[in-house]
Amino acid sequence: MWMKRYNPKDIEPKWQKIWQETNLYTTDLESSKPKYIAFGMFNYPSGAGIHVGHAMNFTISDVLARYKRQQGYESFNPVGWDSFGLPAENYAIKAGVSPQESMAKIIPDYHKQYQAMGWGNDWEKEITTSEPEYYKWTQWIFVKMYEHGLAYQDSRWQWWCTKCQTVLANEQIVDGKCWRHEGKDDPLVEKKEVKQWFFKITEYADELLEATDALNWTESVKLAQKNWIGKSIGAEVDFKVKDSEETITVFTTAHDTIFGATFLVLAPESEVIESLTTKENQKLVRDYRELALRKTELQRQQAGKDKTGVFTGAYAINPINGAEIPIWVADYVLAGYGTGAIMAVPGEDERDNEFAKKYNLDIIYTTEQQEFISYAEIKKAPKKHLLANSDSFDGQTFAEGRQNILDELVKTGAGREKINYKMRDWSISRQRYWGAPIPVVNCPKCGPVVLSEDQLPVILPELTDFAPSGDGRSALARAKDWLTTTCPKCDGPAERETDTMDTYVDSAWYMFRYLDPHNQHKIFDSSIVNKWMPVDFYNGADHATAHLLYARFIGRFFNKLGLLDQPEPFKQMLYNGKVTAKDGAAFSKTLGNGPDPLDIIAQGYGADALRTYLMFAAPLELGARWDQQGVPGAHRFLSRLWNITQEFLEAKDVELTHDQTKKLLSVTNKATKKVTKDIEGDRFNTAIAANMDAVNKLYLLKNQVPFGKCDAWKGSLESMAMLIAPFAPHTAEELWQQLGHSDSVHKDHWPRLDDKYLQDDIVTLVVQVNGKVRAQLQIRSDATEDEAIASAKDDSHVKTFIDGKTIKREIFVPGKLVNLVVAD
Ligand code: ANZ
Ligand code: ZN
Ligand code: ZN
Repeated sequence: MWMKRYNPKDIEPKWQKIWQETNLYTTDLESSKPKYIAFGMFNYPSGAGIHVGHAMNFTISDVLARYKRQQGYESFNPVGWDSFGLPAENYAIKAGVSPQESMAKIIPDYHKQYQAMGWGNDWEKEITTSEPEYYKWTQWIFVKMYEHGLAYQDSRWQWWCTKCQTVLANEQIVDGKCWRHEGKDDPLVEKKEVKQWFFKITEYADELLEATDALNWTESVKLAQKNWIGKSIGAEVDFKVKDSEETITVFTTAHDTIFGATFLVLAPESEVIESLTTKENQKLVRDYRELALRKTELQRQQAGKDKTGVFTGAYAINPINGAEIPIWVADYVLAGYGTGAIMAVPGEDERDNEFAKKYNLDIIYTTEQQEFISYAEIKKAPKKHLLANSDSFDGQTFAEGRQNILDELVKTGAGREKINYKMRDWSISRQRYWGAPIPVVNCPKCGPVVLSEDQLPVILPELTDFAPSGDGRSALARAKDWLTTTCPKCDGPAERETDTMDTYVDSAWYMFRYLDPHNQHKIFDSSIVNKWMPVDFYNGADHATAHLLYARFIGRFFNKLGLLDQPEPFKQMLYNGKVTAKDGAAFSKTLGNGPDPLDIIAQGYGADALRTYLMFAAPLELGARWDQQGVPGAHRFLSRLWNITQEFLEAKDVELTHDQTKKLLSVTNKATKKVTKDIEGDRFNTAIAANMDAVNKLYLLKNQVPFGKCDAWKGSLESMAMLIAPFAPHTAEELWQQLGHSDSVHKDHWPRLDDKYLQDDIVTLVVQVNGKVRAQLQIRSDATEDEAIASAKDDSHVKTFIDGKTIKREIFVPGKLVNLVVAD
C-alpha cells in the first residue's frame, strides 16, 4: 500500500506560509475573548542568529500561547528586538559597519529563523528598540523620571583605559586590560570618576520587596530578588576621632556588640582618610589605597580571600564607653554600602576576627561564653545568648540588649536606628554611541537641562566613526552638528548630552509597548494595556535580578503616573534551565559548539521534532542535556502518529461495538486529561510522554478492535492532532487537514474531555481487617487515601468486623489495598 511519508521539509514551510498569509497569529487586542499573553525574554539580535538556547526559551512560551489559543483564548505571542547595545557597537568599531546597517541586515534574517522554528509570533506588532518610534518613549520615561525626582546625576568611579582615553564597561576588560588592543605593554585599566545619570530605584526598595512573595514566579528568582534588594535593619553609630573635629559614622546590624568594637575600618575610597592619616603612615596608606582602587568589587568581596589593610595612625572614641580604638583602612569594607565605614567586632564577626588575628588587634568577646560565637548564631536565638563585657548591660539577653543599647545610643545622640538596602540606584548612562540619547542639553549657564516631551525624540545621528571620542565621552561628541544646540531655558549656545541610555532601560518597558507598538502620541493607550497586563507567562534562563527588577520598577512607576492599574508586569515567571552538553558543560556561542537549530531543521528532522525534543528532554526548570538521539527520537514519535493517521485515511469503513468504542476513546480522553493538566502545570515533558503513551496504545488497539473509518477512530486521531499541536504545530496542522478540516487546528480546537471515558479508571481495592481479606471494593484509581478508607469502612461486610472497635491504624496502598488494624 502506498503511503505518504512524514516529511517535515514539505509540510513545515507550507504551513508557515499559510499561517502568515492568513494572519493566524495576529492578535486582536480588542477581542472580547479572554486574553492570554506569553513570551520569552527579549532577544538581542546578533550576527550569529538563533542558537539552541533561543530554541528552548521561545518554544516554552510558544507552547503556552498556542495551547491557550487552542482553548479559545485571544492569545498573543509578541516579538521584538533589543537592538541597542555594546556588541553591535564593538562590531562597528572593529569592522567599520554601522550598527544601523548591521541591524538592518540581521533582523530580517531573524524573521526567517523565527518562522522556521514554527513560533506563532504576531509580526504586525513587532518592535525594535533602536528605532526612533520606540526610543522616543524610552527618552520620555527619562523625562518623566526626572520630573518626578527619580532621575539625577552623580559622579561614580568607572573603568578607564589610559591608552584609548575611554570609559570601559566591565565586559570590555580582559585580564585587567582594555579589550581593544593586545600589546604586551598595554597599561592596566584604571578607575576614573565620571558623571553618570541614575534612576532612583531605591525609592521603591520596600515596595518591591514586599510585593515579591505574592508573585507566581520560580522561587529561586524571588529569593534572588530579595537578596538583591537586601534589606538590613540596624543602626548608624557616630565615633568621634580623637584630637580631631571629624566624626566617623558606621552602619552596623549588630549594635548590641558595640562593647566589643576594638577598631574601626574605612573603605579605601573614604575621603576622610587623607586628613586622618598621621604623617608617618601617609605613604603606606596612599600605596594601599591605590592598589585597592584597581580591584573590582567582586574581587574585594570574595570569601576566603586573605584580608589586607593598613593602620592610619589615628584613633576613634567608642561612644558607648569612651574606649580609644585604632582606625584602619581595608578593602573588605566597600565604599558603596552603608556609610563605607564599620565598627569591627572581632569577637563575633568572622571577617573582623580574621583581620584582628592577622594584625594583632584586640579581641573582646561580648558573649557570656567568652569565645568566638558568630553573630549569625546569636541572631538565630537572641533570647538564649547573654551579654558580657558590656558594663551595665551584662547578663541581659541579646534580645533585650539590642533594644536597650540602641536606646542608650539614641539618648546620648551617638546613634539612631537605620535601615539599609544592598540595592543601589540604577546607573542608566553609558558613554557609548549605540543607545538612546539621554534627552538632556548641557548649558554652560543653566547646567543640565532636561528636554520636554515635545522636543522628543532626540534622534541618534548616523556616524562613520564609532570609537569613543577620547575625552571620556561617547563618539557622539564628534558629531558637531548634532552636538551644538541652543539651551531650551536661556536660548544660549549649549551642547547635547553625549551619554546614551543603558539597554536595560530599553528592555524594562517593552512589554507595555507590545500592546500599542505604533502609537505616535502616547507611550501606550492605558485602556488596552490595562486589559492585557499583567503578562500571563514570561520565561527566560537569565536575568533573575537586574532586568526583572528594573521591569518591576518601571511597572510601579507607570502605576504611580496613573498609566497602569497593575504595578507588577509579570504574573507568572518561569526561570527555565539552559540547554547544555551531555556532561552539563555550557554550550558557548563563541566556541560554536552548540547544536544549530537551523541545521537540524535543514537535515530534515524538522522544527517540530526539535521543539518536541527540547520540551520533552527534562523538566523545564532543569534544562536539557543535549542528547544526539533526542531529535531523531522525537521525529520517530511524530512519524508514528503520522503513519497511523495515514493508515486510517486509507482504511475501509468499520463498525465498533459500544465497548470497543469506549476502549478507544478512553485512551484519548485519558491523554487529554493528563496533557491538559501537565501543560497547565508547566510539566511539558510529562505532557509529551502522555502523548507518546497514547500513540503506543492506539497501535495496540489497532490489533484488538476493528481499525478503519468510523467516528471513534477519527475522533481519536483528531484528539491526538490537537494534543500535539502546541509542541509540533506543523505536523498537527497537516494531520488535522488530512482528517477533513478546513480551518486551523491552532484556533479554538482542544479536545473536549468526556468523563464517561475516564471511568475505566476503576480499580479493585482489597480491604483487610487485621490482615484478613474482608471485602473487594470498586473504586476510582485516583481516589485519595481519605476517600478509599471511608469507602472501605462503609462496606457492609467490613462494618461487621470494625463496629464498636477502636481503629488503631489505617494502611492504604493506592490502587491495591486498605488494611484496618483494630483493637480486640
Ligand atoms: C558590627 C558587626 C558585628 C557587624 C557583628 C556584623 C556582625 P548586612 O546584614 O549585609 O547589611 N558592614 C557595614 N557596612 C559595610 C561595608 N560598607 N562593607 C563591608 N561590610 C559592612 O551587613 C551589615 C554588617 O556588615 C554591619 O554590621 C557591618 O558589620 C558590616 F558581629 O557591624 B556589622
Ligand atoms: Zn584601550
Ligand atoms: Zn541655559
